[in-house]
Parts: sequence; structure tokens; C-alpha cells
Amino acid sequence: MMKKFDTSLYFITDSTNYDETEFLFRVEEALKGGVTLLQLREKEKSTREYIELAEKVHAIARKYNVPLIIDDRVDVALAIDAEGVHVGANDMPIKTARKLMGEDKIVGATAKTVPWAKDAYEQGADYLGVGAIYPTTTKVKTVLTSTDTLRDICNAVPIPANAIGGLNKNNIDILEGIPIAGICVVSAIMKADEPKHAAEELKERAKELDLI
Ligand code: TZP
Ligand code: MG
Repeated sequence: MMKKFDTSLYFITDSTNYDETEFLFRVEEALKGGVTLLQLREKEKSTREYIELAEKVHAIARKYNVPLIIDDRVDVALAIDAEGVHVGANDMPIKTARKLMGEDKIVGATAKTVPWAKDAYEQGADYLGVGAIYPTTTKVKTVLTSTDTLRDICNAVPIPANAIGGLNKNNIDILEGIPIAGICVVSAIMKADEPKHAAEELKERAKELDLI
């Protein structure tokens, strides 16, 4: 079965510092600005709160035909019938996530080395997030990944690989010529004065550079 998803402008949310109304507004603005894939990423919420927010975000994403990926939590993804889940190094093993989610759902994984990327692919990952390319201000346990490693990963696996970490419209030129499928951002859109405009500008720049 062909899963249709487009990782070219992958927006990962962070609700920290926003009330729910403002958060949902920002998410919708980002979708209006051309985000192609959306991830809900919550680290502090209770299971109940995560599910409630995920349902609201899912309803918005559906209006724009954008698949919703849930970070880390297969249970939350299944509970709201999200289109997918993203698992990192300390989350559920990819093959377990795949087994629980089924073949028709999107399972994304994090990879920072070529062997790790190949293993993720073999375990059934549909796409990879690779980084951090630049230091990030988003709360995450990560280390930097070089653009050489990013290029090697893109060439080593047949699934889409996205760059992530500290990326914004002024610094994505570093990715020029690397066969990524797209870029993942949190802050560049989430914390922008105007998330819609930020998404539009980022997409424009990525297209100019022939990244997407
Ligand atoms: N994984 C590696 S870097 C990162 C994640 C989740 C955060 C990216 O956030 P930002 O704000 O785009 O740097
Ligand atoms: Mg995770």
C-alpha cells in the first residue's frame, strides 16, 4: 500500500509558553503557510492532556490534508487515529512501533549515523529525521550531525531523510546539493512573529536552493 506523505516542510510543534488558543492558532497559521507534514511533540503533558490536544490538532490538520505525526507516543497516535508516529533513540523500538501502528501508518525515526539509518530503514521506518545540523534552542537531547553524515545517510537509504536542528531561512543554504527530502523545524515557525509568513518564506527559500 502506497502511503502518501510529503516531508518537504515538516513542522514540529512545541506548545511550551503558549496557551491553547494561541498554540492552535499558530499551528493553523503554519498549515496555511504551506507546511506539508505536522508533528505534535509534547514532553510535559499527561496522557489525557496529550490525547485531548492531539485530537484538536488533528481536526485542524485534516482541514489542510496534512498528515499528523505524534512524537514518541504510539498509544496517543493510535488513540486519535493519527497518520503516524515518530520514534527517537530512547523511544519504542521502530519495529515495535511498526507492529503496533500497522503497515498503513507512517513511522518516522531519528538517525544520526549511517548504520543507524540503515537499521531504522530495515526495521520499517518510512522516513528519517537527521540532526541536529545546528545547535537548537528547542528542549531535546541531541548532538550535532555533520552535513557530510547527512549526505551519506541520504545516499544510504531509499526512504526520505530530512534535516533538523536550528534550521531557518537564513542558514539552510548549508544544505545545498545534499539530497534531503525536506527540512524539519520547530522554532523557525513556532516562535515566529507570523507563523504563516515564516512557513511561506522557509518554503520559498528551500525551493530557491533546490532543496525541495
Ligand atoms: N531533534 C533534533 S534537533 C530537534 C529535534 C527534535 C529540535 C529542532 O528544533 P529547532 O527549534 O528547529 O532547532
Ligand atoms: Mg522522542
